[in-house]
Amino acid sequence: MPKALVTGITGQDGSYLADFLLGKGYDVIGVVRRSSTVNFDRIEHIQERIQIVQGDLLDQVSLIHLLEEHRPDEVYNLAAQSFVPTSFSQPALTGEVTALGVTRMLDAIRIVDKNIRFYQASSSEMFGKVQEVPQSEKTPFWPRSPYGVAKVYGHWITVNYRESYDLFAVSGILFNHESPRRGLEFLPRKVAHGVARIRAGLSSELRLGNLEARRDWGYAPDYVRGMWMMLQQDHPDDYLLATGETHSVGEFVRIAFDHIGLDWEKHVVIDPKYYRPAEVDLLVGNPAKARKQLGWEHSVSFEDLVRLMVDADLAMLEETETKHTSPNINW
Ligand code: NAP
Ligand code: F7E
Repeated sequence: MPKALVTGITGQDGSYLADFLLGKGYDVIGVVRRSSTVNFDRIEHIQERIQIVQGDLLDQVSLIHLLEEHRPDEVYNLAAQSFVPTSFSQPALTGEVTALGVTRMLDAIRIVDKNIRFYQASSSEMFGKVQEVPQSEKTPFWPRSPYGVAKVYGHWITVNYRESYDLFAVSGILFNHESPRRGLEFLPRKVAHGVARIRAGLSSELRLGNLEARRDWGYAPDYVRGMWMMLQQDHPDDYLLATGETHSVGEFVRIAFDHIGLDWEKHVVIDPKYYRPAEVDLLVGNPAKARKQLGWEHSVSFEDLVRLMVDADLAMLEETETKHTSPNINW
């Protein structure tokens, strides 16, 4: 049975990757950081089938010990401070976790077992102020947030350890991918959840920032499949995963409100609080290399993604217990 160690298992991608790897017959070790309350909501359904272990990307020794004890064949480094606005308010922490955390894990692999295959969760945020349209693996980076800068570091340190120590280290440059398991602070889930709250009569407005920004949005389960595919190749390389389509925040909002038969203009309030110090205006990826070399394809269209997310939040709010505790996030 192959063994995979996944950091960030409590996050959106970690939970879907764990589902996927269990389906492939893997022994899954999920790394969680210590917290005063457990946050296993996304992995509750598989808790009995995976091993949950404590570790933190801020703590080098914890990573070395985990690798020594569990001896994984593959490490998926999905842990990060991943919310762009928080990276502006906590830039040093973001650098420690999202950038230096990658070095800590790579160095742990170099010390414990150089045969471990390594996946780094890189991001389209590295393209920032885009230097070409669409973006490919060859497009130069111009990050626009401390998060984007940290991810550029994570990408290059992965390439550097591959070249310096001959590690099977891969950087997957993934464009925005969403699902009903997405954190409530990210735009697509904030909209899906906000629309469902309005439908349920729990609120009447949805406060948002820049509606003009454009993103290449896909469905998260498709993207975790691509991560695994990258580690099954004969040689380590970097790949970009995207749908190849771009849509504005405004389009996302309109389709979500249309889906429940409401006029978005009567409910959306523009709040400058949600503007960012520097914005990424336009992202659209060219996934040709992943299609050709990995055989990867996305399976869910933009419109279907919006609708499935709204439907999931509507269903969630229909459960009465949840209805009263449903959080109204203001980040
Ligand atoms: P997410 O939901 O925010 O999950 C982040 C995970 O990292 C959580 O499990 C979190 O644990 C963990 N974490 C944070 N700090 C940590 C630390 N110091 N030590 C150990 N674990 C820590 O993110 P996601 O959407 O699943 O994304 C997964 C990865 O892909 C991230 O690296 C993200 O930057 C990258 N990425 C995401 C996208 C996307 O569209 N989703 C696109 C490109 C790249 P807690 O639960 O304890 O907070
Ligand atoms: O914002 C605009 C906002 O927070 C998308 C992370 O997973 O994907 C994600 O980063 C757009 C931005 O994601 C609100 O200004 C308008 O232009 O959903 P988001 P992101 O910043 O693109 C990349 C690939 C990652 O790697 C990251 O980890 O939506 N926007 N109004 C808003 N965004 C938020 N969050 N909230 C608003 O009210």
